[in-house]
Amino acid sequence: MALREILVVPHPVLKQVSQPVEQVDDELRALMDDMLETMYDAPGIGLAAIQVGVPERILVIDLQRRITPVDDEGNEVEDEARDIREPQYFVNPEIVWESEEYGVYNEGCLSVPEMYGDVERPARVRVKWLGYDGAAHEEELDGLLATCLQHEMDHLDGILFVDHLSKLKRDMIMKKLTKARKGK
Ligand code: GNR
Ligand code: NI
Repeated sequence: MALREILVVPHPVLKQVSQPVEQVDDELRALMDDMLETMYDAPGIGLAAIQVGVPERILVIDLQRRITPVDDEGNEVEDEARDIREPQYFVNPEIVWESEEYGVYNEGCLSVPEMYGDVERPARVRVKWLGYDGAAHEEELDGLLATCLQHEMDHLDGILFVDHLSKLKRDMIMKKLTKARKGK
């Protein structure tokens, strides 16, 4: 496994539309392993292949619950806190249904470092995809998983969360990023 470089705006590759995967094989699994390692290292809760420069319809997600045990008195034992990893792999994901109800989440993106903005998306989506072993899945997702999946699927079509914001907010974020980069 290896860490890969995460592309950052305004890298033109981030605007590319990714192509469907033809076959889930060992080479693809090696890429998904690298993507997961890169995502954990960042750290982030999702990563699309295009963010590491590969224009294929692949994404990985791990919402990583943090478990903090409690002692006899019910106090949290922070020293023993552990992150439970639950990696999820989505190849060729397709949204087949979305709820009329929307939800708002203050999103961030590893390709738009340290910037955040409220994005409205359908609260629930029904999704079809192929898993790590190539098997077909279909499930209705909600909560942060639904938000994250839609954020990642946008990447596959060259769309970033800032594209959902007003032009004013988007321009402000891009200007801040340019400034931050010059300061380095
Ligand atoms: O780490 C990430 N957090 C996040 C928070 C809210 C909505 C979406 C995300 S995904 C992001 C990682 C990333 O940029 N994936 O493309
Ligand atoms: Ni992102």
